Amino acid sequence: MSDWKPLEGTVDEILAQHSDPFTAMHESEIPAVIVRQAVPGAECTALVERFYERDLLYNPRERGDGTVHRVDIGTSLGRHANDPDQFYAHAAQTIELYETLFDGYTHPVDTLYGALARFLPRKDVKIAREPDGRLYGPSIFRTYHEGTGHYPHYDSVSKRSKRYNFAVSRFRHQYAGVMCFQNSESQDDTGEGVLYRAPMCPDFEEPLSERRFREYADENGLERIQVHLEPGDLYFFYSETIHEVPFVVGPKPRVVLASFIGMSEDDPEVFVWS
Ligand SMILES: O=C(O)CCC(=O)C(=O)O
Ligand SMILES: [Fe+2]
Repeated sequence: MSDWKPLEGTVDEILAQHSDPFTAMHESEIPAVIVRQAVPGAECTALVERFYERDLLYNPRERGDGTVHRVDIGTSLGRHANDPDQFYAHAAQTIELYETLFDGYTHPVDTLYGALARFLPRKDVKIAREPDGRLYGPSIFRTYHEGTGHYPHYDSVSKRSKRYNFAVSRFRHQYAGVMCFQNSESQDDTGEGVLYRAPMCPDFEEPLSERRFREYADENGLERIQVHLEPGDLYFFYSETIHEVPFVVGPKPRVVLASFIGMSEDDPEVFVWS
């Protein structure tokens, strides 16, 4: 049995087990931290219903040409990176939407930022911004319908995407925070995050691009864990290690709230965006 296991519980319970879990994640000492019931699970379920009522979520099979794709609520840097002006305008709309979208419930985005701030007590955690003050999208809801997910990959604005024209490229380390809102029907090796004990290195480029990283990991004895979440659970991981969301199976989509997090040891600011 591997002892490479997430730390989990409340933020206090996690901090009692490790005083600096974010450093432990980037050093691959632990795969993740899981804040159980960061918001009440029933509130997540109620919010998903609200998203459908407001037509922010829908079944892509019943729209347009009926092709399956991920449905997002929020602003994705990856999608808009080629048109920065449109990106910041879209982000401003998302910020406005999030001012009232969660009325009556625990604010999930504030909860994500609040948990992060507790883990990083010496840092100033804030929405990512350009030097002129233009803000990024603070976080994004992603709905994964059957047949969607992420092949093994790593995320780094500077090292992988090389988007040096964005302020977030200044950070040395990138993490992700993901809160479960709804699980797909089956989570048996599908539809939930898998983390490999594999900080990105040049040897991985080929198996990643050939989409055979899982086999490569088995051949090379790389450890992996699957992160099982209930609605309301929030996990953080170092996104520059290889991770995957095995494709969703079944008619019920997986819904999560996700943010990226940039930080450097010697930088007092931590930027959060999507
Ligand atoms: O949804 C997840 O659990 C992880 C998603 C992911 O790979 C990412 O945010 O880059
Ligand atoms: Fe990722």
